[in-house]
Amino acid sequence: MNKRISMLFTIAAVAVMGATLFGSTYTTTQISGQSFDMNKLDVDVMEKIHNMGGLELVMPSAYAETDCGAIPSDRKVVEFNITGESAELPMMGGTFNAMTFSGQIPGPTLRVTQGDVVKMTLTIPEGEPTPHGNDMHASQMSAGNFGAVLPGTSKTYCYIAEVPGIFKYHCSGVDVAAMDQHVLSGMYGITIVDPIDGYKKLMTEGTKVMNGKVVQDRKFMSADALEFQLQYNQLYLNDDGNYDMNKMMAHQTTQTVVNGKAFSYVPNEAHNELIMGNAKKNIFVAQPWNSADLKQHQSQLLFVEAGQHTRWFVENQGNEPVFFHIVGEIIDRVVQGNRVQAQGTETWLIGGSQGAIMDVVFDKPGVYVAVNHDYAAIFSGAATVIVAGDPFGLNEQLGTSAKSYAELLGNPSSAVPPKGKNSMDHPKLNLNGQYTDERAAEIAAKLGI
Ligand SMILES: [Cu+2]
Repeated sequence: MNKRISMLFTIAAVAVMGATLFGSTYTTTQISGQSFDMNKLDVDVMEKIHNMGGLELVMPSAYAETDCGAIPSDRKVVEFNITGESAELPMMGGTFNAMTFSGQIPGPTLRVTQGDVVKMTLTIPEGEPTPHGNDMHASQMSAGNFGAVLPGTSKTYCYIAEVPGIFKYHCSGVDVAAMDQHVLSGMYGITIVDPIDGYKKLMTEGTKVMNGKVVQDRKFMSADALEFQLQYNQLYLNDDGNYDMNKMMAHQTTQTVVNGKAFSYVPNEAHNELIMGNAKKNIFVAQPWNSADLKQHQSQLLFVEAGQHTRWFVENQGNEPVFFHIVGEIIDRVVQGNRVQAQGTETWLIGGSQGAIMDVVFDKPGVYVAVNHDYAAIFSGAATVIVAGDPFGLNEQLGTSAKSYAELLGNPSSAVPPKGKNSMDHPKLNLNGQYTDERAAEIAAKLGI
């Protein structure tokens, strides 16, 4: 694998900026897209944009930006410190040249309550081969804040989290140039802003028989839920494991990733052993991460109790739509911006850079698969296996009365967000995720696992 980190600028981003500011200077041919070497870039365009004040010219200031030197004393301040670092990470079938926030893909999840002040510092370590930037969708501040942060420097941003929901954050590239490369190579994460009054109770629909008659059966469940996060994205790579802009422009996905990896949450050898009595006998059609030698990268399953209120923070970080569907279940509620958008829906469309909060009750013990119901996405990695209760009747065999295998095997740390206002405790967590080894050690220490 080629370990060289390519310093690629994307001509399309530069051309689009140029076209915005200078009218028809750029032609369609120039916008059609090529990756090319930074050293050959005509920096004149970048300089002109910079001298004109960059994107501040076209973006208005928004009300939620707050001065880091004068944070209102009656608000809670949440500090969020992250780094921008390139790293080589595993992918299905090899490794690739990734870009990360704090050595992990997705970046750390920031969770706050509506009304909190976020004080975020982005640090680019000395020696990092490219600048990086921050674009925090949960903030409302002038886009001029999101300019490049140079290696060996830091930048601090402050904003008030005014609107509840799930929001993307991502690298803004080098003053927008190469933003596609940085985000599609791994520089993205989410902010969860919990509503100031907490989440709403969940109503589920069903039927029951009363006095010999079939009638509606509506149940109300507490707002407290077992929570998961799923972030969808694509990899567009050449054979050397480097980002390939031409493939991105043509929407030729190399792999579809969920929380940074294709098929992140499918069975592994331990699950094979438990259920099939044979570590080598695969349960699922695709199990690319089923060896304990893969350490934090080994796949894990997601475990819930049957009949439990579960809440899913789902973000589409990528370049393709996500048709979010759970094979075997109906999504009980879809919430965006603390407003209910749907109840009892089979599939919910999440566009690029859009998120949704899904409430789901897995009514019966069983095996369920959350997918992007685009067949190209399913077969290239967007299949996440969820096991509810004890569908295999293993409790008797194991001599336990666990309500779900979460009590026995734990849930993967990468799929579990930090705790918020209405979070239920997971019985157990295991170390899992698209983390560098250094980052994995930090997370293990933090979680005590
Ligand atoms: Cu970056």
